[in-house]
Amino acid sequence: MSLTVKQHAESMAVYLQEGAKRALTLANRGPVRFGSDGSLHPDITDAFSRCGFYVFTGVIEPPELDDLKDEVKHALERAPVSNQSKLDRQGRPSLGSDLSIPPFYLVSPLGDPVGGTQRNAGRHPVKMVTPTPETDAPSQVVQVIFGTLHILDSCLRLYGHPLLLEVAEAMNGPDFVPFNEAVFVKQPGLGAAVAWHQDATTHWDSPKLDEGTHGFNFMAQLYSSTAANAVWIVPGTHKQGKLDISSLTEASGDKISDAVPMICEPGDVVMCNRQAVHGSFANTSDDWRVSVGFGFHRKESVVGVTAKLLNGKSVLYDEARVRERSRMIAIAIDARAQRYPKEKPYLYQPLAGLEAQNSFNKETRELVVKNYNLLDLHI
Ligand SMILES: O=C(O)CCC(=O)C(=O)O
Repeated sequence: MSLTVKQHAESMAVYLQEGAKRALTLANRGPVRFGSDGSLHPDITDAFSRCGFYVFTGVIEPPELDDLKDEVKHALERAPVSNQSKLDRQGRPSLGSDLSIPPFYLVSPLGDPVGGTQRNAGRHPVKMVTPTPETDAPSQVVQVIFGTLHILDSCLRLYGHPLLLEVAEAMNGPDFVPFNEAVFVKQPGLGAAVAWHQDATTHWDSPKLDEGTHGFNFMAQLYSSTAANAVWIVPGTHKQGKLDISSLTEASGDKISDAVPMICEPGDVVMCNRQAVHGSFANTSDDWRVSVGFGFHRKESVVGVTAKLLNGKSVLYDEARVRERSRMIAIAIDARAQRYPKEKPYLYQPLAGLEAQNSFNKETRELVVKNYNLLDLHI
């Protein structure tokens, strides 16, 4: 029989407490810091390599944080009523209903839409516990907003954040390239689970596989990320190749014993290795979590690669596609400079000298930004 919200919260309490304690002993959090030679501080790269994630504290300041929160809240009000609908709850066209890839992904509250199914290339083999929502819960809730850069200008500006782009350069080289962008929403008492998985798909069997092959995601936190609503990760699994998640959950079900939550304050940004085993539980707590996600790869992991997408389609990432998709980095830098003119912008070397054609304006919004995510680079 399915647990009630209260029973689920109670059944998780000890696990959450112990996981949070373990998380805070990992020594993998602090501000973005660089060494005397300008490279990312070795304390950070070492801890990231050891754990598979790092929590950059205090990256997003309050005015920017408020912009992001307001825009995401507005977007949720303008979400369609179901995955099949193009109308919001008030009967208006939903936000982004004209886009090629529907931005909103709705699921049953406290559900786990992919765990234990063959969906997403079968990469979520084990279903998480799915408590029964309260009787007044909506039948569907937004779990993910995709393609954030063409519907949420605040996310576009965050994408151009100089400190984060410097980190991306330090991790993946100056010619780093994009992956995709998505906002994950965990409403209190409603947020669905994301079953344990490894994001990576393409290079597991490559003789050149190393811990950085499939890149990383930034997860910028707009609210506190607590043990109850956070993404959880099994430290070190990013260096162990493709793992059998069913066997990891054999001993204690979805409560994997050495996993830890990504504990964050609002404004913190997690850097998470895409090869690590991670997932999140149904949110039976009273707290929101909203993670603004955007990832980056090494160029060499992407160019010339034929990827089988999660929907089963195969696609070749040639140089032209990668370059065109990378324009979003340059456009984001300009969008940010327009809002924060006193900040020193990041220089994205692959497109240096092409600032005029990659400025953020009416024309590029329509011709480059709109539907940019048709060129996402999943690996
Ligand atoms: O935010 C979450 O709950 C899950 C995020 C995740 O699994 C991912 O970004 O791959």
